[in-house]
Amino acid sequence: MATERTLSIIKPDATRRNLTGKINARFEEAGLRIVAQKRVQLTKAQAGQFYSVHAERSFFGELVDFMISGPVVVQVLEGEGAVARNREIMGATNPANAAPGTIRADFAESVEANSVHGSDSAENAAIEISYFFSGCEIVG
Ligand code: RTP
Ligand code: MG
Repeated sequence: MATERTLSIIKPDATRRNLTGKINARFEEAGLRIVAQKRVQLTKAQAGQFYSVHAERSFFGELVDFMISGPVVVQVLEGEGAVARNREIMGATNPANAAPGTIRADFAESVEANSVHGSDSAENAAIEISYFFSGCEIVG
């Protein structure tokens, strides 16, 4: 499998509980390298654009409000099959369905406040990484 990059976001429920280091340890223990990282407070417009694929979903307004409820840590993870590997260690969207030992099983509060985001395809990863980072901010 090729070396890939994926976009990860540590969501406001996790930054509020000071879990950034514990979540980052999960990535590193799984062989993913954090090759870019910054802590930002998203605006409503930025969060809405990032999640625009969900604009028609019933939960869109609540999702945007949640994503701007506190700081997030946006990061680029690099490694073998990073997109799928990250989705594996994140666990299912709803923590009630997430496999034991996954980030969401261990840390998420609810289906919405589920601690992390991860790109769902290599194509979306490229789009999402370029949304937050310029080339010179990513150091592999
Ligand atoms: P993400 O995009 O954040 O990595 O999560 P995902 O792929 O596992 O889930 P997705 O279907 O893309 O949904 C995006 C985020 O919206 C919130 N959500 N709320 N209230 C609900 O039923 C509901 N469903 C989804 C979650 O924060 C989810 O991660
Ligand atoms: Mg998604």
